[in-house]
Amino acid sequence: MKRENLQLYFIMGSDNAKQREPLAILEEALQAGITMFQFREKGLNAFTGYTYEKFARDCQKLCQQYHVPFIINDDVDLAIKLNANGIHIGQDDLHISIVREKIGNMLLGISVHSDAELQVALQYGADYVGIGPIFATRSKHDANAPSGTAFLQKVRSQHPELPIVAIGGIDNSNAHTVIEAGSDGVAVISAISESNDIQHTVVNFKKTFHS
Ligand code: TZP
Ligand code: MG
Repeated sequence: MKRENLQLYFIMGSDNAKQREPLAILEEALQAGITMFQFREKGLNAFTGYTYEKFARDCQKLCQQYHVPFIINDDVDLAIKLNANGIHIGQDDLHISIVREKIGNMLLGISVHSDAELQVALQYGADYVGIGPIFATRSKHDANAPSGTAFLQKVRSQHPELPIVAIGGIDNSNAHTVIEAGSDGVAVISAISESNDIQHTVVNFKKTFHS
């Protein structure tokens, strides 16, 4: 994969949209210039069944219009059914070896928090790794404690070419910290989904990569 695709990786499900229409948020984010999108439909009020799949397809259609990779969180079967560009898994999901076997060459991202998890990710050909939560987050109830940038820095120094994206509590004010620590980009939920001015937020993130 192109490491540039990880620069501004927006993640969203209907629960992250608060009072707004999620597809409207996604379209604004795409117009403004996000570089990758992850469909992450979770939480007590998450869509299920037909509505879930329809929502995923609508997000995918928008991403295709803007030529932005469409990644599905957790749900390998849906990723295959929709022929998504990729799948993102965590450590509590199906084992990476099984996922890789099921998806073939589709992009595979995995969250890693330790050297041991990183080695397994590399062994099974993860295309990129997510590292975090770097800062405190309100968007994942079962998140680990904030890790800061130490592990990120270490992984970058050991793997200069590995596509890495940092996640967790990242906003316009602290994005530069993770880029300086070696991340290829930032993965964000609330900074965009709860922004009152998505265009402005996205432009500010992008400045981080060009300064
Ligand atoms: N994984 C680690 S932190 C996190 C996920 C999915 C949530 C990130 O959301 P936010 O709002 O950008 O902190
Ligand atoms: Mg997961």
